Amino acid sequence: MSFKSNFLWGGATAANQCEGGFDADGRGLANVDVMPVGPERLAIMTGHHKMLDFEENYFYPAKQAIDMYHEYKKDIALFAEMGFKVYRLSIAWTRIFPNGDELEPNEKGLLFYENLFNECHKYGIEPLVTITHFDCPMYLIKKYNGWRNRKMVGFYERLCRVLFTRYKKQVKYWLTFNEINMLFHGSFMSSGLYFDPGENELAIKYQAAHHQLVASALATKIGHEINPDNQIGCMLAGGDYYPNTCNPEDVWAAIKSNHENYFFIDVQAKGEYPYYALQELKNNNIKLDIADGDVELLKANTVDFVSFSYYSSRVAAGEKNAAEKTDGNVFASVRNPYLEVTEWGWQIDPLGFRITINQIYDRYNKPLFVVENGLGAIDTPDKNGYVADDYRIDYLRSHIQAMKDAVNEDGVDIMGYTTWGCIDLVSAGTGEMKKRYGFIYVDRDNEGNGSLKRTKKKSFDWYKKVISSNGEDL
Ligand code: BGP
Repeated sequence: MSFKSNFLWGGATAANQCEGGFDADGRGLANVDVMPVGPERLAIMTGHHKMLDFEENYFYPAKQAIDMYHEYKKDIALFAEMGFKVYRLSIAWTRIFPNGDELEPNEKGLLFYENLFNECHKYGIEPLVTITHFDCPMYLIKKYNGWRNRKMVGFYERLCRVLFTRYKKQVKYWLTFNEINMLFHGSFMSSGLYFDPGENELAIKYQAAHHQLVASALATKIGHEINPDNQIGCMLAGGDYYPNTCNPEDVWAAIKSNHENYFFIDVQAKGEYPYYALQELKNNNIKLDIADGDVELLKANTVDFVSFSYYSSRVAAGEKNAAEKTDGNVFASVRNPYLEVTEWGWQIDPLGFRITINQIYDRYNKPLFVVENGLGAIDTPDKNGYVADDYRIDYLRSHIQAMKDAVNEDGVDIMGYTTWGCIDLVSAGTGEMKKRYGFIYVDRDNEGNGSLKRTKKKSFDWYKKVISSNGEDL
């Protein structure tokens, strides 16, 4: 036996990438709804292009996505057929508070998730809920400047109170912010931040980060008060940095990159700002606005478990050591000559997964939850609509094996594993449908054509077997 008998196998999605129904039942618009596909996307994602006056005639695949808003019963039945024990999904903030600063929530939005959770429980599937998966109401961005403003902590707190109270009997696993460290890399996409030319971006990012860290600690506090059985976790865009060579300059660059990566989780899991971040603030003359009580709040409300996504390891080189960079990712990485890459240039590294798992466990010594892992690829259905995705099976098999080694050989405590995009959905990075991760093919193209029909891929039966054997039969 390797995985615990109650190991939580399943899959993960995010509201905005699968639900569609962008204006259904009173839903408001969020940052993640208004990022067009195309060459300008990167500048928008990183906050270097204002999307405040976005154009209605743009085509945004995420607005329709795979229409899970209406199809969720069928989709959950398919997840149940694969044997899912857990389904990770996120709440669209603007279904609950369409503008974000209302006093009363939108009942229709609340009801949607209540029904969805009931559907999960019908099959014995435990929901794992990401409170915000990159989304921030556009109204809050326009009116309050988003997470730059301390008021966001209060709006987020109100959202959390409503969710913890309403779903007290239905949900016990929660994540506060998806890939919270993405705030530093994809500032608009992850947190609705944008920058005017000449602004001190580092100072703005750190202040917004502080607000999110306080909001996360507050959510952890309230969540435990409302239901002491709640298990509340943080969520990191994981992937350890290797030094490009044993040149000490490269080793130092890797340490610095890992510091930046772990900064948020260091605060959420250990309860205080790490020394290197305090020094970086000092070195850059950044004075954070820290309110009375923040330090104590962070210290007293650390997370119950640490969750993370893993797609790839990363490589860092010292400034003087010119090195070829990879493309296709908002995280800078030097090209690793020992690794194959995906069609999007993401480096494939199962041993890096084991390394990352060990590093995180060593750093925090809390239970881990792998909440994203998978291969984004172009799938070509045959004439019957069937996708023989052996490449996806190979990727997942090698990564699950690495996770198994981390449990069996290294002694790491892992609670569960949810593959990313268990049903095809819109890519966060590119905004397209053609980058697919699912066990279930959805007939939908980049332009929004297609019947939305769901078809099981070859990996569907493979993953079913993995779950039924509790990871023994890969
Ligand atoms: C993570 C996000 C997901 C997801 C995934 C794959 O960063 O949490 O939302 O999309 O990456 O990325 P992409 O969709 O760009 O392939």
